[in-house]
Amino acid sequence: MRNLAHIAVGVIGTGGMGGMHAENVHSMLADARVAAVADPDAARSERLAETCGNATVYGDAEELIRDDAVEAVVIASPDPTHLPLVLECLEYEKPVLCEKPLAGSAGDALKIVEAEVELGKKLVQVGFMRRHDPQHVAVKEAVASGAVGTPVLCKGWHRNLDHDPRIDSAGVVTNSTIHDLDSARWFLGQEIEEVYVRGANTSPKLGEDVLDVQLIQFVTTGGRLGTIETNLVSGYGYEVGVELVGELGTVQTAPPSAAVVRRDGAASQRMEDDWLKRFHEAYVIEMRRWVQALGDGAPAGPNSWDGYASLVVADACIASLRSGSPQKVTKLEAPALYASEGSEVVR
Ligand code: ISE
Repeated sequence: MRNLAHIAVGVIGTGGMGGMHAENVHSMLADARVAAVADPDAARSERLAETCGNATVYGDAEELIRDDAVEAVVIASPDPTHLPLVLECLEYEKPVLCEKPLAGSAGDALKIVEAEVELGKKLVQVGFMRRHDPQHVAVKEAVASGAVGTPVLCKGWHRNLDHDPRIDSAGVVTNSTIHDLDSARWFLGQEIEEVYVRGANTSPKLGEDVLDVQLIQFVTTGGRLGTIETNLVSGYGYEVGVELVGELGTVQTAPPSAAVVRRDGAASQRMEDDWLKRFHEAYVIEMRRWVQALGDGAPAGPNSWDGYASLVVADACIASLRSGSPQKVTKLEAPALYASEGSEVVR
């Protein structure tokens, strides 16, 4: 890939995620600009294009990818569109930052891995933004420094205030828990090899059969243990955290920095209500680093192998939810292209 000095970015999907990425490129980065946006919703994309310096507007995402003026692509359209759009970017050898999940299943993600191996270079970064979140990075660094000794247990919690009702129990795993699966691999530096998942329906408005609270127990290849709680409708706010229990102590993500107000016999602290606010800083850092890495020649953050590896575990979680029994996770060996992938700290 040639070095890109001032990158012309095309953003596919102009909803909450795509809009936020476009605005970050436009207002926070000196070495990139929004060259084009694409979305079937013309009014929404025209509004965004105007905010971002009159970018070209496409109704069809593939036209944006084919546009010679677009040097790198951000995919923030609905989950089922990720696979064909990433493959199209690879066809045109354009670097791409794709929101999670990389595809709908591990089998589909493997098609992306194979296409990159065929090209002989990594062009894809996956939007696992927690790897750039200062609170998560601080935990990763504490573990790496030996502060709590060898980690033996990773406990994650992921609570949404509310969720788009167009979701089923499998979607809870691929759309929401997928972040926690990536985090667990990243924090422990090991692969998950067995999962056991149970769920409960607490919010009939999502559908009577949607298991909107799910609890995962897992074991890694090196015998480390973990739990992940995903809750789609917490009723109180958006909260994500992780605690690593080591042989010498524990390390946990710091609580939000909002002021504590004491009044009327109660102490309270405002919470964020969604991930765009909670992870605002992480998204800016993610975009800045992606653009910098492209300027240096190639993307450096979580790659398609990470996207594939998280989906292999997600598929096993879905199988466990359906069968009610533990499931082994079977993953291929990483091709040489991804040899150093997985556990590095990405700031
Ligand atoms: C959403 O798509 C995200 O990526 C958020 O980080 C996650 O917390 C939420 O559950 C997903 O729906």
